[in-house]
This record gives sequence, structure tokens and C-alpha cells, in this order.
Amino acid sequence: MAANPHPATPKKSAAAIDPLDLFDVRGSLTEEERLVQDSVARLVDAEVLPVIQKAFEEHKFPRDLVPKLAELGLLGSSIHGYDCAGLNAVCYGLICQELERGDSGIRSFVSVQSSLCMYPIYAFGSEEQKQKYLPRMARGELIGCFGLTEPHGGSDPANMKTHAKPRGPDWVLNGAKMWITNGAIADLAVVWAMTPEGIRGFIVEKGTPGFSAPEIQHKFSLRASVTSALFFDNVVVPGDRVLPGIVGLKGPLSCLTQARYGIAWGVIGAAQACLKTMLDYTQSRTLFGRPLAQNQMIQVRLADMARRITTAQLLALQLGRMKDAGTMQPAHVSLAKWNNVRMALDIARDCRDMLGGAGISAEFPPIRHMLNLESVITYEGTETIHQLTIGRQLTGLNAF
Ligand code: TGC
Ligand code: FAD
Repeated sequence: MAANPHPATPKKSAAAIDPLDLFDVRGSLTEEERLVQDSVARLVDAEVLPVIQKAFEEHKFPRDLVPKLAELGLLGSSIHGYDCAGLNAVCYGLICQELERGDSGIRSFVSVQSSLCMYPIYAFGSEEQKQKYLPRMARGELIGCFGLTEPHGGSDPANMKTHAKPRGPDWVLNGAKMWITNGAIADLAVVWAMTPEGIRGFIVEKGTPGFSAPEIQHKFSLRASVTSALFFDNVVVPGDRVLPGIVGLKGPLSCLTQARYGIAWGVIGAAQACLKTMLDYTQSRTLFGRPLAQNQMIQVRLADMARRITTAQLLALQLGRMKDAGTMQPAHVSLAKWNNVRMALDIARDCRDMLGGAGISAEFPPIRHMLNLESVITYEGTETIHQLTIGRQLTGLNAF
């Protein structure tokens, strides 16, 4: 028999390509980075996914997770010394990604503890402050929060009303902060206040007279995370609780750069969780005599999600490599936060729709991720703030 002149191209098994990692970002990771990702993934599968739906429905942060997060070294994981893990930026990104595959609220807890409370103490604190707070925060014995946003407008923190006046060796703090993650459960708050010299950071401990942190109830988003107001009524802060290493808006903004970096990775996890749900669901649901997945429109929508997740993954990995190389700038972080959160929110909304009526049930994760991502697109700089940051970078003109 004559040989077939057109033999079928040998097909590579489709199983060799991970639908949630089409361009094999994992193949570009070091062994340590893969180990970190795998250990956090196991924690999320074993400890977060079984409890998160109930926690979200009950509007309750699953606090039992804190010692487990600490045990894995996930609190202040990028800090060197002070009982912290000293991992690189890509590892921190992967930690955020896996945690947010579980829920944005759990990633938020770790973002705030690590990037917004431990980081400023590490970067701008005295040696005594670092020794006093960082090891206990790494062990999860102390919980921190970060007070920058004020009720009259968070996008423009330069227009800050909360102020601190010197009185002898101490400071007297007055004002209010709004929408503060971890506030009501925090043992300490890093609070930014206007002083005669400019904006400065203060460590305010729970129980200080005149300081209160009531929880904000009735949220439809980040329900498994604690969000609070902070009030300061003539709060006396001892002189050794001011962060000595920074004066000016650059202080809080550089903390935001750390946290926004983690968010750019984190939201990939939320999007992956939504796409995974749909890959399973569209295979098993039969409509018009065929699986939902066997419709061109459905495949186009799934393909578009995979395309957007892939570009977000490549952006995050390059951002992480730049951060580790010391070349990352705030505008890079703005672009990644904007692109990746928009990607995840659009995907979560589309997945919610493709589930039909079932999409409004807590039984399927997309609506929970979608509602969470409505906060994530607002906090750490709204989408507009990041667009204007890129615009300013491109044109050299300030449109804020
Ligand atoms: P601008 O003149 O641009 O900057 C003042 C100084 O800061 C420096 N700088 C930065 N440094 C580090 N990282 C950044 N991202 C920085 N952006 C600016 C800048 O070089 C300058 O330094 P210097 O030495 O010249 O003084 O300040 P601006 O008043 O024009 O404001 C710019 C703008 C609008 C981008 C900024 O105000 C902003 O980012 N607004 C958004 C505020 C925001 O994101 N708030 C977030 C609150 S925290 C939060 O949401 C936590 S949610 C956590 C969770 O649960 O996960
Ligand atoms: P505003 O600043 O009032 O903005 C309102 C609208 O105006 C937005 O759409 C914005 O994009 C738009 N806008 C603003 N300026 C311009 C402009 N120049 N041109 C065009 N449009 C503009 N803050 C903390 O300090 N610590 C925390 O831990 C923290 N956790 C949070 C947790 C949650 C769940 C949420 C929802 C928020 C949290 N925030 C926290 C606050 C968050 O950072 C702010 O909500 C955010 O920065 C926006 O501020 P705002 O809500 O006051 O909105």
C-alpha cells in the first residue's frame, strides 16, 4: 500500500497545556518559586476553600486562618530578618495569586499585614520599632492595619485632614480614616497624618485612649474581610511611635506600590478560579442537545478569558522580575494593577452570566469573586487614578 502523502500532523496531547497557564509561566519559575506556589495552593485547597463561602455569607473574616498563614511564612514574606521569610518578589506575587484564587479578602488580609503595615515599619521604622513589632506580626500574634483614606476623598491623600501636633515629647492625633482593612481586629495601625513638617506615619496601638475602630457592616463586597473606620480624638502618641525614616506623601505611596504589586498578581488567581468553574460547567451542562462548551459563542468567550489571563500572567511575571532586579517604577505597577484587575472583574462578570440563574448562587464562586473585585478595582487607587498615572507618564502633564 502506498504511503499516505498527507499524514496527519502528530498531535501534541492537549493535556500537556494547562488551560489556566497557556504560556507555561510556571515553567519560567525557579524551583523555590514553584515550591512556594504549591505550598500556598495546598493551604488554599485545604483551609480556605472549605470555609470561604460560609464566611462570605456570614460577613465574617475567618480568623482561624491567621496562624496557618503565619506558619507558612506568608506574613511579611519579602522582609529579610525579624523572623520573616525573605522571599523574592515573584514568590510574593505567587502567594497573592494562590490566596486570591481562594478569596480576595484573604489576599487583602495578607496584603495589608505585609505590604501596608510591616513594610512601612521595616522601611521607615527605628530599629526598636522593627524589633518590637515585626517578629510578632510575622507570627500572626499582632495584626496590623493602614490608615490613609479619609471620608472626604481617598483618591487625593495629599489633601489630608487628619493631623498630629507635637506636645512635649509626644504627638496629639485628631481626625478620621475610612474603609480600613483589618481595622477592627488590628492590634496596631500605621496612620498617616499631617504634621507641621508634612505627612508622617504613626504607630497607634489598640486601646490607646481616644482611638476607636468600628467595623463597617452591610458590605456587598469583601464580606470575608474586616473593613473599618478609624477615629482619633486627641489621641496621645508617644514620640517613639512616629516612623522616623520618612516625611511626605512618598511614604504612604511607596507602601501602596508594594501592595498594588501584590494585587496585580492576586487577581489572576480570582480569574483562574472563575475560568476553571466555567470549563467544568460548560462541559457538563447540555442545552440544545449538546454540551454548552460545544457552541462557538461559548468557546469564543472562554478563549477570550484564557487570552486575557495569559497576558495578565506574562505582565505580572515581567513586573516581578523587574521588581527583583530593582527596575520597577510606580507607573509599571499602575499599568499592571489597572490591566489585571479589569481583566479579572470582566471575567468574573462574564462567568457569572454564563452560569445563567445558577450564577447568582453562592454555590458557584464567580459571583463572590465578582463582588470582591468591585472593591479591588476601587482600592489601592481606582482604575481612573491608574489610567491618569499612565497618562501623566506618557505626556508629562498632570491631569489629576
Ligand atoms: P505626587 O506628586 O504624584 O507624588 C508625591 C510624592 O510621592 C512620590 N510617588 C510615589 N512614590 C512611590 N510609589 C508611588 N506609587 C508613588 N507615586 C508618587 C512622588 O515621586 C513624589 O515624591 P517627591 O519626593 O517628589 O515628594 O502626588 P499627587 O498628590 O499628585 O498624587 C498622585 C496620586 C493621585 C497618583 C496619588 O495621590 C494616589 O495614588 N492616589 C490614590 C490613593 C490610593 O491609592 N489610596 C489607597 C489607600 S490604601 C488601600 O486602598 C488599601 S486596600 C488594601 C487591601 O485590603 O488589600
Ligand atoms: P473618591 O476618591 O471619592 O473617588 C470617587 C470617584 O471619583 C472614583 O470613581 C474615582 O476614580 C473618581 N475620581 C477621583 N479623582 C478623579 C479625577 N481626578 N478625575 C476623574 N475621576 C476621578 N484605604 C486605606 O487607607 N486603607 C485600607 O486598608 C483600605 N482598605 C479598603 C478596603 C475596601 C473594601 C475598600 C472599598 C476601600 C479601602 N480603602 C482603604 C480605601 C480605598 O483606597 C479608597 O476607597 C479609594 O482610594 C478611593 O477613594 P474614595 O472611596 O474616597 O473615592
